[in-house]
Amino acid sequence: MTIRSLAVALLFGVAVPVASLAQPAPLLSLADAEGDDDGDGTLVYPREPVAEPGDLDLRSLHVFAERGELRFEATFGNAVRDPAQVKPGLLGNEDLSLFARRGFYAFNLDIYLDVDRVAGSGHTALLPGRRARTDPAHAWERAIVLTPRPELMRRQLRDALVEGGVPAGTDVDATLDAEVFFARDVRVRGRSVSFTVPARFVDAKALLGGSLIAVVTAAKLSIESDWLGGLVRGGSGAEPAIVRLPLGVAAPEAGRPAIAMGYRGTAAPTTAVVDLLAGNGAPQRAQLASGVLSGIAAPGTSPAPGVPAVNPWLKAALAGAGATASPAAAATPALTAAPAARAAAGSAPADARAGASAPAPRVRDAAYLEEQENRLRTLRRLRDANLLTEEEYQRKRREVIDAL
Ligand SMILES: [Ca+2]
Ligand SMILES: [Ca+2]
Repeated sequence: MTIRSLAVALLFGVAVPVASLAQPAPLLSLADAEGDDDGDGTLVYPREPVAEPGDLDLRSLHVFAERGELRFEATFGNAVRDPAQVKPGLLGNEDLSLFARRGFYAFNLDIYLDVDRVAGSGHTALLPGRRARTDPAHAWERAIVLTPRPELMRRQLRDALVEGGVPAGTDVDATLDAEVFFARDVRVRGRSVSFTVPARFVDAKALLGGSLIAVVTAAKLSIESDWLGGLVRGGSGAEPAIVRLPLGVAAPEAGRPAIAMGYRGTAAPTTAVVDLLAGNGAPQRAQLASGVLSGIAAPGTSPAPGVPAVNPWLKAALAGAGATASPAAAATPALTAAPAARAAAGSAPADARAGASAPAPRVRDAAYLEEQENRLRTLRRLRDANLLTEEEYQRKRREVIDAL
């Protein structure tokens, strides 16, 4: 470990794990508590052994500079579960090894970087499905997502953004790829997962001068069906796609479900976060109870110069995703998107979303019809990409048309 990395670790105010002798010295070493993979304190692991306590317990995050890239290494409480080892039939017809080709399936790890360190500048909504926001002092410019099916998740995010409308002249792919990176170069070894991030997305200077939020969520184990279900349910006039999109996250369910994370008590947890990388003085449970997360920053370091502001369209679109549909969260004013952001994202008012009763039927106006048209287009795209069979496509298409 170099003096510099030690200094950075000490500045960050967290414990420094002993570096493995085989590893080069990390640029950044952050440790997280053991046994806190219960979110706000209420989460319980599923009944079936698809995931067990410790599996989603983030213990450390190291970042190494390698060949002009950054390599992130996350270490968990237990050995990372191999999709090939899951008992056949436990998860229905899904072939886990097919979708989790990168050697893990049970979790997502997101890293949000506030690079410019300017309060209020950047995204405050975390990505869809996480149900959390950042403190405005840690609004992010770059998000790195480690997820078992990165290609599909990127496509889902892109589709949901497009469905919400794109301003003329906006290059959706370039805008998305400048601010959100889905890791594809992934390696699993023992308790650790490592992945590389190109310097053009974020470099060492930006990382060390910024503030960082890392969250672990449970991964959805059957993805297409959930998303398509939401797609079709949306036809009765619910929230925009970006708000409904789980983006690979399985939100905790009441009680102790067979293969999903559950929760104790009657109130649903505010966020879907299972473990938060929390520095000293910023306890995980309090942050997750409020749904407003703070980053870890090294005091005294300078933010990287010349960080461009985030794309305003993407910011408005994602703002809808940071508000949650759960009653517990909707009761917290801080979690509700500002009216302007809601209008920009085209979502329903928070109180309508949060109600226990079914949402009021939508007026069949021009906007509604356009939304259905977009939905049909999305279905066709999924079929063309072989994510839907012809039979599934025809059935879903008929459902949308029948609801008109
Ligand atoms: Ca932990
Ligand atoms: Ca933690």
